[in-house]
Amino acid sequence: MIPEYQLDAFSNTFLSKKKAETQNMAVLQTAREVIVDIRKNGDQALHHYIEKFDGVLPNQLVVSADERKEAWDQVDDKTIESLKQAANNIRKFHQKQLQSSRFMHMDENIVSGQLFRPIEKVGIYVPGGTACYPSSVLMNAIPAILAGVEEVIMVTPARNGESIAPILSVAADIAGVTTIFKIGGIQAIAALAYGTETVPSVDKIVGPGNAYVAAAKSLVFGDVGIDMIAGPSEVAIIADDTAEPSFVAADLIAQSEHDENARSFLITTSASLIGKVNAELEKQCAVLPRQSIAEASLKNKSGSVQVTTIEEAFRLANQLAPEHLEIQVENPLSFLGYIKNAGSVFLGNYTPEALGDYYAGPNHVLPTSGTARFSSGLSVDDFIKKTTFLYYSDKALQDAAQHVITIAEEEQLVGHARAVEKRLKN
Ligand code: HSO
Ligand code: ZN
Repeated sequence: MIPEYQLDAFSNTFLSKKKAETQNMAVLQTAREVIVDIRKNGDQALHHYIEKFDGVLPNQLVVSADERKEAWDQVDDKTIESLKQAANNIRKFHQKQLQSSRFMHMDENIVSGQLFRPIEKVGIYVPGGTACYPSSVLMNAIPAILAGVEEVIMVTPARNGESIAPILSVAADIAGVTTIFKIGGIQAIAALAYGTETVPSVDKIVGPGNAYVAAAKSLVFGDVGIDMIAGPSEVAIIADDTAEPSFVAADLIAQSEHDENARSFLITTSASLIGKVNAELEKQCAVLPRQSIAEASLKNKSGSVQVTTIEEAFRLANQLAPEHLEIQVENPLSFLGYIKNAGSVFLGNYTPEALGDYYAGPNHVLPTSGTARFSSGLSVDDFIKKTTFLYYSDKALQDAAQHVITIAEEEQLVGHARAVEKRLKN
């Protein structure tokens, strides 16, 4: 079920750098037209595109306080309890990421440091189709709110033209989202980026979406911040002979059921594991509601490879720089030092990725497609700006002046040199 590769073939197939296919020209062209129109014509254009792309324009775009209250009656108590527990864990984990402004150099003559300030307004995009995930509401909103963002504005398309999925509204309440609009697609990104009569403009937009949303985000980037352009989700599992084949298979499937383009990798030092995992994949896929999606991902986008040493396994995993890395080997914690590139790591046979996707605390918005080589998962930092500051006394400037003037003259920027010379005492 999961194709097995020799080491070289595995590397050749999965390690090539390829930009996620958000750069589809037709999609970009559509996104550009919609954005230009909404930017120019505000609500009137926004309404037009909601009707055009979604079929129906809701009577009211904002989710009212009453609607938010009613949503709670439409979600069962057990689900609410689980979401609250998850939110608590996510909050606790992200709380530790908060840092205070810092003085980095201080005496009576020179004071310098960094001010940490939250972004004021953030937009969160939440898909409304089959990938309608309350967990993503928590993962995106909680770090923003902890960072101190004043207004967290969520957008998600209405189903059947009027209401959003109640569970998304409940998750938004639990996380502390300020306002929800029933808008999806390119038009939601355009409205958040430039504002309309009804939708306030924000400073940064985060959250996953389809190819149109990704294209729209890439186009408004610069006028507003964005989190990342996510590619298909992926997992790499490093396993030895102590791994449990049925667990390994279950985790590969959990990844692959996301999307036909999702990628699942198994890297093992065991001579017998791949065969056993394949037998398990066969069994477990047969009774999976999303069987055809998972099987397509496993067969066409995924791969397994046997390596001779655990060091080799980690070298390969670091080259893949997977979004999720599972380590199902003996003494898993002892391998933390081997990890260079990975979005989030799950250690041991009893830490499936699903635990982190929903509940444990670490964020599930993570770098994909090898971008973990240079970037990190969503955190409180994504909602903080770090502003440096500097104070020099008269005396400190006199002491530094000559060096500044020398470099300014070298750059032939006489005005710079004079700004210092003006203040010289002798
Ligand atoms: N594995 C996804 C997150 C997710 N899983 C949401 C289930 N729901 C990307 O990390
Ligand atoms: Zn998942």
